[in-house]
Amino acid sequence: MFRFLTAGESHGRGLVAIIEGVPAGLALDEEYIARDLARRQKGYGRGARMAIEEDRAEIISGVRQGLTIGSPISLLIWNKDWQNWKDVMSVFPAEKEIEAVTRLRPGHADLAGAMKYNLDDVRPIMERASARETASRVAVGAVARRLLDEFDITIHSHTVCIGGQWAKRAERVDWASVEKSPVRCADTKAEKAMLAAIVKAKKTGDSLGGVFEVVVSGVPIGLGSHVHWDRRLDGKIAQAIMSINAVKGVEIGAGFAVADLPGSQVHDVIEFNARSGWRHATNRAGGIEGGMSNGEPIIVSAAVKPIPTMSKPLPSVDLRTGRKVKAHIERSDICVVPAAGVIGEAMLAIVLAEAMLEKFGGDYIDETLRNYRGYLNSIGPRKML
Ligand code: EPS
Repeated sequence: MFRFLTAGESHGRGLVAIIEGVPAGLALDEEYIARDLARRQKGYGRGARMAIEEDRAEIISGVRQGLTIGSPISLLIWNKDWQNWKDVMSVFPAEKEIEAVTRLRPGHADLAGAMKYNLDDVRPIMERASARETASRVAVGAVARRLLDEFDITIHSHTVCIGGQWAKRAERVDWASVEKSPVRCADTKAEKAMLAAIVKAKKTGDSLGGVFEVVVSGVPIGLGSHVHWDRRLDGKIAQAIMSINAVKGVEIGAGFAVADLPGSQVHDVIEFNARSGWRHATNRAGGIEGGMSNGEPIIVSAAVKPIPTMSKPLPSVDLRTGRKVKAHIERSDICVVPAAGVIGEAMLAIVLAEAMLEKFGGDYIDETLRNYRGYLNSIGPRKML
């Protein structure tokens, strides 16, 4: 079973993650994790904070001589910006007065968090609600990805829309071009329009959302289960993706579009041939039928709302006085959709690593691989086995 916890505030000393359940004998190093952390930090539209941080996860436990040993893996990412927040974020009571944040930001966790935790300062809420936490999730996701590598499962993501500027749907996405694009979009015309939209939002003190898509290839048939609601793979994926800060909608495969079409235009025709095994003629199901993977690529897209912190703030209310004010302004990003795609990859890697270990078990990686290969040998048409 693959499970994890994260801890850390945006401007605290650092971020911590503990992962349990990774089989022993898996090669893992800090460089591998650093690659995904760097990808998350890129993307046009990020604020000044990303120029301060240089995220790097130190492996504190669970790995010896380059191999996992089956014990919990702990990861530590220091916040460089903490140097500038030592008083505000001090663990000890401060000697001087610390300015409170009381002008509630619409769209943020400020109001609900302050009521729920009985606060007259929003700072404790905004520190943990911040998407800074996703750096730890991306580090955990990289460990999950390392496990999935062993089964030739690959995960990519790209931006399909920013601020209403949509990319053209391509039959095959050129992932190398995605990685080079400042908005993580391989359609150069759409990329230009997205960049222009971000520049305009910056000028007008606004922020922008969009849509990212994650594609997972190489997933075997039969992960998840139809037998109970909380074992359905699509349900787990939706929860994992929806848990990413600012995500307001999740689609699997054709998603909401299936509501408009008759069944004959939605369902994917099943095929079999001895060389490539079970296949579907199309993949509108996005790789999942009946709560289980069906062997096709898993395709998930998510709608990301615009960042709620804006340099031209919306009207709001002061938490302490109840008087009308302008919302709090704090250094922030303008658009995080490119980074959100990388976080989406991490969350899918985590869900799939968990599903693979649930199905194939194993205390050491060769045992997991043996179980996996045995299963692959058992999934032809029944009479051919
Ligand atoms: C965030 C606000 C900004 C972002 C931050 C998320 O941080 P700051 O308040 O320090 O300028 O940069 O994202 C990250 C730090 C990160 O690593 O992604 C927010 O309020 O959610």
